[in-house]
Amino acid sequence: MGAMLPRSPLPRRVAATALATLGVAAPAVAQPTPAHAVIPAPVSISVEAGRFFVVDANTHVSHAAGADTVVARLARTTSAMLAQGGGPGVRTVAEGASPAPGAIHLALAAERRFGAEGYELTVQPTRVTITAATHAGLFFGMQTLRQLLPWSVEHPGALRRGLRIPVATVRDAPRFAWRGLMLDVARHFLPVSDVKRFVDHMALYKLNRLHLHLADDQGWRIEIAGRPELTTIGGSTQVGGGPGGHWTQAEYRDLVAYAAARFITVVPEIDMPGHTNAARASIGALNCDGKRVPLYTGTRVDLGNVCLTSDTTYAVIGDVLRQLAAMTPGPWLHVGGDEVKGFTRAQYHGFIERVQDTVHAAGKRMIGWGEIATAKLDTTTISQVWIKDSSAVHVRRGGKVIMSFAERAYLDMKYDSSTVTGLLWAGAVSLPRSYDWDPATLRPGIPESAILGVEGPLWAETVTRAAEFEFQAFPRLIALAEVGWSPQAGRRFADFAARLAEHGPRLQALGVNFYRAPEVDWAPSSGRRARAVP
Ligand code: TNX
Repeated sequence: MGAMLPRSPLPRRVAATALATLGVAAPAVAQPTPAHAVIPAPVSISVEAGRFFVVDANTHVSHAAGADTVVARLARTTSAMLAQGGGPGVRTVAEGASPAPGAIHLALAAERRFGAEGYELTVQPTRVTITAATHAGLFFGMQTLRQLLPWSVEHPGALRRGLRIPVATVRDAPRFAWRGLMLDVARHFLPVSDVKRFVDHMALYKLNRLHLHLADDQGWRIEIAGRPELTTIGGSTQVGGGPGGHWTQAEYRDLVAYAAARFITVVPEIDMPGHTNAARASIGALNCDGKRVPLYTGTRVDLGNVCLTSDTTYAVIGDVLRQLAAMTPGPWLHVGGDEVKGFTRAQYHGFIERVQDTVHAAGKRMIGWGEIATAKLDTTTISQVWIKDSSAVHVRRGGKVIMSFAERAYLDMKYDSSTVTGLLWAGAVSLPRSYDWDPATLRPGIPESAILGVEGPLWAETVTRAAEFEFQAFPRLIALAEVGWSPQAGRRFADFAARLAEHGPRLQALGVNFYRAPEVDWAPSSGRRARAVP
């Protein structure tokens, strides 16, 4: 058996020397091999060296006999994780509270200490148990289990031989409820299949909000019944003049369900009153002169606003928000509100307040970028911090914020001046910059109690296809996942980097096009182990 198990790593220095002979620069300081490589770091984890639960012919995934259909589905997902790629199948069985030896047991327990997303995972040589109060908690526990397994579980072609899980005890729950990614499919369109891949990878890192920027100057990406021009015209192009595209409502619903199955809530955004050129190119009556504007495929942001005095403006907004609400089970609609020029403050505030009423009438809560905070907002409305904006005004009235401060959280910034895609207006955002900050002390007037969580926006002026989106997101999104989940007190970049290095081959097995950030000693793992599947 032993020969089939993962070999212990070569000393880092040996690997670094081998790389140097290949002309590859290796970091000067060797990283210690971490005790585990779980990201985001759990609240508490202890791993016993040298003792394992071994996945073999005895192994089965079990759940309580009376468990609901979601628990049963999660058990099947766990078994698929162990068996995919042609290894012997792993049985899924219902059994009592004391599962037989060899069980990976999923159990719901209505205990307050777990919270809405927490879990406990214990790995003993004879059984593994994941316990949580909610399905989401079980799912997050499964992701920790996944990361305790060798990366070959991610590899579609790998045989599941001698998989072993170190004996461990994990107690875990997130610091923040909101751990998000925003994809801008307006500037460059992505088909739903590409977005689903992002959903898959978000799940691995316990992210739970997918904000979709569905309309901007350069494109309108979601079918609206009764307003076909929005997509036939507004969806017909993108930055650079390519063909663009849009999602049908059926495709959107399918994506929402796919995300929900991974405990990720979709938050749709239609940006307004600015960033609306694609809509104004589609429907003339959104403009005060009644004429359609030309489509726009550049990257300026000052193209004007919808007409405040046109009834059509509010009729279209009503149709759009009602239809989005109907196909979005999550409680939020994002209405943008950023970078508006050409309105007085009173006009802007009046517009935002009217839109807020429309969102409420559609049964949802409103989210907008920080500029909205000076309008009269309901305390259920959420202000998303992106620059030194007015979000603190909303905090003073008792409102909550999402932290997406560009200098730390923007995934569309370049990593450094030499990376090709990305912008630089908020400065380069290196991996340490995206990791090494505390949401609770970043902005004056915004304490921890006002922060729902963190979200990384991936604007798409410069990224044209999924591989480029991925390059901007990974590994910074993984850093943000840890910022949003793990206790601040235990977070150190060096420790994160050592664990992240172990994710190189995992990301490679998943086919993720990630940036080999120079602050991480990727080489020992990804260079050596990628050649042979453990
Ligand atoms: C500012 S962030 C914008 C976006 C751009 C982004 C580029 C925000 C609310 N507005 O329209 O895509 O900068 O980084």
